[in-house]
This record gives sequence, C-alpha cells and structure tokens, in this order.
Amino acid sequence: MKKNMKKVYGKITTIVLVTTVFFLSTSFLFKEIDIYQQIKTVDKKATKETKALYQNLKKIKETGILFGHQDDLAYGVHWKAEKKRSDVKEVCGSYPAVYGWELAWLGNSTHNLDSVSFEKMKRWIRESYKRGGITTLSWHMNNPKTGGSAWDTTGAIKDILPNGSKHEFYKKRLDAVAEFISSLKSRWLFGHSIPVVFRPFHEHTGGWFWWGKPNNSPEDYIALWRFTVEYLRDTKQLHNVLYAYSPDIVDSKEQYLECYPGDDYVDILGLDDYHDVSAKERLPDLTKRLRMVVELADEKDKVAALTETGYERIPQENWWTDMLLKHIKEDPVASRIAWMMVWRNGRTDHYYAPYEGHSSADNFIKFKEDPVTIFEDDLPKMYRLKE
Ligand code: BMA
Repeated sequence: MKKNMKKVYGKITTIVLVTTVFFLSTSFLFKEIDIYQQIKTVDKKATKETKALYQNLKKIKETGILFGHQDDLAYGVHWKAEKKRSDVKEVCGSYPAVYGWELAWLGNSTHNLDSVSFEKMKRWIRESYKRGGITTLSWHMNNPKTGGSAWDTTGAIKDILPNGSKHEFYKKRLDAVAEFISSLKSRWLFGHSIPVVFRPFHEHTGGWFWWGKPNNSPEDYIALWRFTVEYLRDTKQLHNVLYAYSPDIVDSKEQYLECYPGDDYVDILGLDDYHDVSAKERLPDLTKRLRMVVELADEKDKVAALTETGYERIPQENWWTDMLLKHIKEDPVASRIAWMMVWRNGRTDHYYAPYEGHSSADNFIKFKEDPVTIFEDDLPKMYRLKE
C-alpha cells in the first residue's frame, strides 16, 4: 500500500513539474514572440537581431548620435588593408559605431569599384559586428542599360523593371547582393545572420546617377524600390536587412516624399547632405533639412539618419564641433537622428575623416568626447533587447 502511494505521489510530482516547466517555457516563448512582433520592420520575418537593432536605433536616437565612416577598415589616407587599422581609431582611440561598405561591381568582380575585395569586406563586417558595430551597404551599381558606370546618366530604371529588356540581368545582380548578404554570419559554424542596413539607389533627387530623378519617372523609381525589397525579402528570403531611403538635399517634405516607396518599404529615412556642411552660411540649412527628415520619421514611427555627409579634406580645424556637431546637437529635433556617417578616406585629395597628424585631429577628439556622439567604445549592445 505504502509502496503504491509513493508511486502515485512520485507520478503526481513529475506531472506537476513537467506542466509547470511547460507552461513557464511556453509563456516565456510567447512573451518573447510578442515583443519581437511589436517591432515593425519592412520585413515582418526579420531576425531577432535585426529587429533588436531597429528597436535600439529608435532608442539611441533620443540620447545620442552614432558616428559612422565609409570603408573605415579597408584603407586610410596613407595605408591600405592593414590589420586592425582605422584612421578614425588612430585619431580618437575608438572605431566608429557605424561602418559603410560599397557593393558596386558585386557579381562581376572580386573587388568593388574602389578596389575593396569583397571577401575582405565580409571579414571586416564580421569583425566589426563582433565588436558591436553596425553595417550599412550602399550600391553604386553600373548602368544596366549601357554598361557604363553609376554616373552614366542614361535613364535605365524602366529597362530593369519586370518586362524590361534588362530585367533578368538585374535579377542576377540582386542574386549576387543576396548571396553576399546571406553569407554574413556571426560565426563560421552555426552563426546567425549579421543584420545590415541596405541603402540602394541613394541621392536619387540629384541628377548624377542613372537612377536619378531627372532621368526616370517617380513611378518607375518607386516600382524599382518595391521590386528590389520584395525580391530580396520574399524571393531570396533574406531576413537580416533594414532598408534605408536616402535622397540628396531637398527643400520640402513633398520633394522628399516624391519618390518615397511607402511605409511598408522603408525602415530608415536618410538624408545625404554634403552641400550644407562646407560653408558657415549654409549650415542652418542642414539643421532645417534634418528637422524635416526627423519629423517625417516621427510621423511614420521610423528612424532618421544623416546617411552621408562630410567636408572633403576637412580644411577647417574646428569643423567637427563648431560646424557639423553644433548645427545638429543644438536643435532638439535635428539632433534626434540615429547616426551620421562621413564618406571614405580614399586618397590624399579625397578624404572625409581625419588621420593622425591631420589639422582637424584635435578637434575630432573633442567631437568624439562630446556626450552626444557615440563611437564603438561607448556603444550599448545593439543586437539584443533589454527586457
Ligand atoms: C564617390 C567617390 C568615388 C567612389 C564612389 C563610390 O563619392 O568617393 O571615388 O568611387 O563614391 O564609393
């Protein structure tokens, strides 16, 4: 009898334990699923890390601005592809928080148009991700109609849309982009996908690229954007991508939105602005334009960013604090951008971040030390959600 009772008690305890563990774990799981479902991104199926990145960008923009640099790890003004080097780090002691990379020539070359090897680029992206950094990808794709460069302004969007003569060619290029993005893993084995911000067909409000507004219709630009997102997200099943729309300078919200593909197709509202940052009298326009983009992002519950900027060769010693930062941080609206990124340190006559010994180096240190700017060394964990 006693033996039987023991058995019964034992069984009851096991059942109670198993059900408790079951309910606890399912409720935890459901709670987690629910948290991620509430984060709205273009891709509903975006990975946890991608959604966490988006949520954390929304959070961080309220207190600080991440600093970014194009091709930071690939080369500097006086060096090329040297391990762990970065002009930004050599001047201020930290890597940037955001890294821009360029995909032009992907699919028909081992390196991009600026001679950066795609294999090395993948390694640098992985390295920076491990340190907590953020990757954004631009794409100066060659003109698909003429075979010329991105700056061959023969309008070509119609040709690559479905039913266009170059549509299959365009899909091949997107296949290469998808292969590159899907190969970005946190580890060689069992790694998860590294989230990236994809920023194609940028500065379309200008006339210098084949996808530029004067060379195509807004309807075709929108159709191209939507096709591109749907192809990468739904056909290629990429779920580690946030999408950034980044016109060049415009004067009104109407102009900004003229080619806007819609809230379901854009995560980040960007602005590329070189025009306003090189002259004192134009800097208030940077503030004005950023206010406009931040207001639009607020209306849409999205993130705003200064996706490209810079003063070539930084000829003014105090440019970083007295010109760039001042005109962003002193405005309560404009300062709510998530990041600002300067362009590449390509040549001795074409660079946008200082290098050791440069005349703006000391001021860049001040810029780095300002509580508003965030570099990699004071970057919170961007790929995890804090409960
Ligand atoms: C431009 C210049 C070019 C470069 C291109 C793509 O602004 O820096 O030299 O090839 O970007 O990176």
